[in-house]
Formats: sequence, structure tokens, C-alpha cells
Amino acid sequence: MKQIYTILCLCLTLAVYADSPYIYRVFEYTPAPGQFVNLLPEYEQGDDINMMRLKAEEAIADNNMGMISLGGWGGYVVFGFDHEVKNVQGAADFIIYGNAFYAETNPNTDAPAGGSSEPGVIWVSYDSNGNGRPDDEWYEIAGSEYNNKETVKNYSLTYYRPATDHVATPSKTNKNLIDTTFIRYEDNQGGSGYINKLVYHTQSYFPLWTDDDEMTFTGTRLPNNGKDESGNGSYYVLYAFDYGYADNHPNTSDKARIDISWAVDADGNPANLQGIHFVKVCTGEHQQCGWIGETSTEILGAEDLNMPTSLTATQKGNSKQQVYTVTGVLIGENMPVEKGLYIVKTGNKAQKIIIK
Ligand SMILES: [Ca+2]
Ligand SMILES: [Ca+2]
Ligand SMILES: [Ca+2]
Repeated sequence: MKQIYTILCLCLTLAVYADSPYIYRVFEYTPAPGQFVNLLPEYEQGDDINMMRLKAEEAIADNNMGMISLGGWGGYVVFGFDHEVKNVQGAADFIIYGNAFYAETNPNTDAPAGGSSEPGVIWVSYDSNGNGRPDDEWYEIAGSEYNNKETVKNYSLTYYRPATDHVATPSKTNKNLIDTTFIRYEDNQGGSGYINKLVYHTQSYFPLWTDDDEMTFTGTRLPNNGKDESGNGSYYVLYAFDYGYADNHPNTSDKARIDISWAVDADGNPANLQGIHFVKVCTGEHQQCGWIGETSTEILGAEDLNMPTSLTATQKGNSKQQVYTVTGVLIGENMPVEKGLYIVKTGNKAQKIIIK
């Protein structure tokens, strides 16, 4: 009898694992100031930090493939899966979907891959205390630029809200920059400057759901990747780094895939994680490229790449019922008559069903 009970427990664990390969929950959404902030997702009067978190969740969870912007350098989102994303040895484990694309009309024909690559630095965490919350240790995914001497670790940047009586300073040479003293920033390396306001985006760039007059972010700053290939400021190319970042390569590229084995601890040693539950993505670039403005990482979703294929969600909108055994073998569309534990999947939702 005890043996039967154990088997049932194992089955339940399997069934929970089978829920969804996509983002389950957004725990925190804290963009840095930027041209898409208050637009992606849209701020509406009265929205507080939790409402904005829910809007971010609605956009990127459950394979919805909406889009959120993390704003300028340091802005971030924290999301989680409903199961442990396993670190499969020798294979990529998950992908974060962004809106990066390669330029097809780069005047520099010998250039490497690039176009609109806005790399976000990825951190991962295992739910060590088992409470379902991202309050455990974070490990950085050491992407291709981790040991680049231009990468700055423990970079810190503070953005300041414009004063209520702020007067815009339009650029004298670039009509697209309607305020060159818009959002002041200072870093911990002696650097300072302003995020420009662009003629295309005239809303507040400072998150409207916070009362704070300044926002400070700390993390990894990647080398600048933008280059004016026209020589006259009309055509910028943001080059892709080799691997290990979000919103860096197109979603269809193998180079957009992330291997949990790349995770390192604070000293740069391999973290040797067996799996992860939580992911944090931070805008990694602190640069402005003329008329296209500051570089900001965008996120559309994320997916566990190694769930059993027979259990992963079918095409969105397909509401046909499918019945599986607990080991993932498809039985058919009708409920079985034999006693046992089954997984019934309708669209993206999977449920455990016990036939007694
Ligand atoms: Ca792996
Ligand atoms: Ca935890
Ligand atoms: Ca982007």
C-alpha cells in the first residue's frame, strides 16, 4: 500500500511539471526611464506598481507574446516558471523572446550580424528555500562579453526625475532631439549626462507609477554595441553579441538560446545549477544613438526548451482536448474509462484528472 502511495506522489510531481513551458508569473517590473516607458505596457491614471506588474505579466506570460520595454540601462523584469527549468547537460535550456532583428540594408556589407540588437543581461535563480518566491541567490549568465575588458561589473546608475518647472533644451543640430537635458543621470564611475527626449515619443520617460524622484540601478554594463554606419547620423546599426543575452539575436536564431551551465557566481565561478525557477533580465546597454535614442531591451516571453514535446502547449487558440498518460503518451481526445491518473490538456492549460 505504501508503495502505491509513493507512485501516486511521483505522478503528481510529473503532472505539475507538465503545466506550461512558458512564463507563469511576473514578480517585478521596474524599467529605467526610457522612450517606451509608460507605453509598453501602457500606464493609465491610477495604476500603481502592482497594476503595472500585472500588465507586464499579461503581456509576456503564457505565450501571449505581447511586448514590454525595460527602458534604459539597468531597468529590469523578474519572471518565473511554474516548474524547475532543468539544466540539460550539453544543451540550451530556455529562450527569452525579444524583438531583435538583423539589418538587411547595412551600408557596411562586411559587417557581422546586427541591426536592432539591444542586449539584456540575464540572471537566473533556483528556488532554494522552496517558497515559490524569487528571494534566493541570483547568478549571472556569463554571456560572450562577460570577460570583455569594456564590460563593467557592479556598474551603478541613478536617474533623476525632471523638475516640475523643467525647461526643455532642444538640440541645435538634430531636430529629432527635442530635449537634451531631459532625464539627468549619474553613474558610480564619475560619468553623468542626460537621456534625450525624442520627437517621436513625447510622454513622460520616468515611470509615472512611482513617487520616487530618483531611481538607482546596479548590475553589469555591456560594451556599447551601436555604430553610425552612415557617417552622418542617419543609419545606426546595433551589433549583436555572440551569445548569452536577451533581445540580442532574432528569436529564430540558435544564438538566442540560453544554457543554464553558463551561470556564474559573484566570483565568476560556475554556479553548477541543476535547474532554475526564476529569471531576471536587465537592459545591458547605456548608450544613445542619435535619432533612435537610448537602447532598451524588450521582452515578449520566454520558454523552457526541454519539456517533453508531447506535453508542451499546442498552437495558441487550439482548444481541442487531448488526454495523456502521466508519462506524456497521448491517448486521444476522449476521457479514458480505465482507472488511473491522467493529464488533460485544453489549449495551453493542463490539468490532472483521476479516474476512480
Ligand atoms: Ca544546459
Ligand atoms: Ca524562494
Ligand atoms: Ca529591442
